[in-house]
Amino acid sequence: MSTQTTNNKQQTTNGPLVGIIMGSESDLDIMTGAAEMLRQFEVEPELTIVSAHRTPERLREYAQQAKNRGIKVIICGAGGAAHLPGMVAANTILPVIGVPVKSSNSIDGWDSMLSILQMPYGVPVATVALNGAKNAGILAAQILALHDTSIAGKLEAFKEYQDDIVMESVKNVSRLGFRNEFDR
Ligand code: AIR
Repeated sequence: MSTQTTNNKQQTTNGPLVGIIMGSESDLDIMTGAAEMLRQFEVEPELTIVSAHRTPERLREYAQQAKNRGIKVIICGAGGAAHLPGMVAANTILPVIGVPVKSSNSIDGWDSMLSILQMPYGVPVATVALNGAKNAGILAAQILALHDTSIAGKLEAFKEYQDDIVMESVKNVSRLGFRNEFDR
C-alpha cells in the first residue's frame, strides 16, 4: 500500500475528505444527492449550511480551514445569486465543485447556473448541471480515487453497472421490433 493511500485511510478515520456545503436548508433535498453518491463509494462526507451572503465570516473560515482539517474536495450548492462556490474557491486552493440549485427564488435556474459557471480567470469552479448534486458526488469521488485504489475500484464497478443498465435497455428496445444493424 502506498504512503498516499495510507494517509487517505488515516484521514478517513480522523475526519471527512469531502465537505458538502449549501447556502440554505432549502437546498438540502438536492444536495443530499452528493452525499448519497459518496456513500455508495464508502466516502462519508461532512455536510452543513454556509451562506455567502448571510454568513460571510463563516464562509471565509470554512474555506480557509478546510485544507488543514484534511478536506480534499469541497462541493458547494446554492441557488439564485449563487456566490458560495466562487467565494469558497477564492479562499482555498482545494478543488471546488459548484452545484447550481434551482431554488424557490430562482429565475428558472439560470441565475445560479451563470453565477457559478462564469468564474473569472484564476479562480476555477468545476460546475455541474442544474441540480446536478449526484454528479458532484461522483466527481469528488473521482478526485479522491487518484490516490485511493479502493474508491477507484468502486468507481470502476459503478461504470460497469451503468453499462449493464444501458445494455438491458438495448435488449428491451430490440424486443419491440426496431431495426438495429449495429448490434447484429
Ligand atoms: N442563498 C443563500 N444565501 C446565499 C444564497 N445565494 C441561496 C440558497 C437558496 C436560495 O438562496 O442557496 O438556494 C434561497 O434560500 P432560502 O433560505 O430563502 O430558501
